[in-house]
Amino acid sequence: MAKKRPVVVVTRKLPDAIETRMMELFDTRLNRDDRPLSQSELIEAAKTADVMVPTVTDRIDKTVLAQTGDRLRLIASFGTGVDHIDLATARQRGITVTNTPGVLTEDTADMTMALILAVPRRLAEGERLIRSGSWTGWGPTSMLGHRIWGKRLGIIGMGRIGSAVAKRARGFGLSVHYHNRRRVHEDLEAELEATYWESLDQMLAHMDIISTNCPHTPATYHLLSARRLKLLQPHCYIVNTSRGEVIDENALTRMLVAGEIAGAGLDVFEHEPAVNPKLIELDNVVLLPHMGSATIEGRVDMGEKVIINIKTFVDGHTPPDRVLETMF
Ligand code: 8YV
Repeated sequence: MAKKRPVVVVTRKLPDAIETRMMELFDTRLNRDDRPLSQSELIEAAKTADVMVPTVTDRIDKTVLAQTGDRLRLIASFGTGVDHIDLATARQRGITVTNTPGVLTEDTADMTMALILAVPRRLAEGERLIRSGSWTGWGPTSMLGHRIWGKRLGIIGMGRIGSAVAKRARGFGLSVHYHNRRRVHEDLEAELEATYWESLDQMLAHMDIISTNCPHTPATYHLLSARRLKLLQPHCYIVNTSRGEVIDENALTRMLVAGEIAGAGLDVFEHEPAVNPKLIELDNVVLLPHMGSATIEGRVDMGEKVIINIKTFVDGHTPPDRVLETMF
């Protein structure tokens, strides 16, 4: 007798090739119009599923998990960050959680580098000038930004993405500094020519550009707090492609408005999709709609990982990208 196929609920529209393969392998319920599910719709979906495939836009919190019943066994998240899932409650309820690490590293590092270049060199401002029709031509002192080459970049979080940013940064003549929970292996440190700062506070006070590349966890919530942001030098730029919650967005906005730091490149926000309206008014800020890993290739690779995680799990094995609370 053929084995019953697991019910897999996918909360958002995924690339066609991934959805087709999922339909072939599992009893898959798709979200064709891609409208984010409300909390009650999420609960309803979770009650009927053996496997859920959520994304960063779904809050799989205690309330949702408390009402899932006994059916849900796997949350195969489409993405690397798992801060939208209550891992402790999932564990207590015997639900396995997986993510998609590795396949979005290079794309996210590219976007980080793009912001590191865009803000000091006033890329978005220049583009806006042309589109507004008010460009009157080249001038020796017009649109002057700041040089990247020779500056100090402080990376917060030297994991996969942080290291990929460091490699790119070396090519642009930046000297690489980093703060991490643990010092990385000396071989990697040597390869990246990176300087380790055990004290985040001290590193912040000495950098020209800061890039946040750590996950959002209880320990990194507002890691860049109002107090720490004040340690930055006024010519410093901040780039964030990790999670909005890592920076106190209100404090950052206040400092940008007051000219206490030079500028910011933000791909993520504390209350997405809401963006502090004061940020939108500023010229020295480049704002992107959480698109760090948004490449077609990356999304397909993420989908492949989701499929492999589900398939391995339903075949009775430990999925390759199982997430444990102890990892964070
Ligand atoms: C993803 C991300 O696009 O994977 C992550 O952690 O932040 C994004 O790049 C998103 O999470 C998909 O759910």
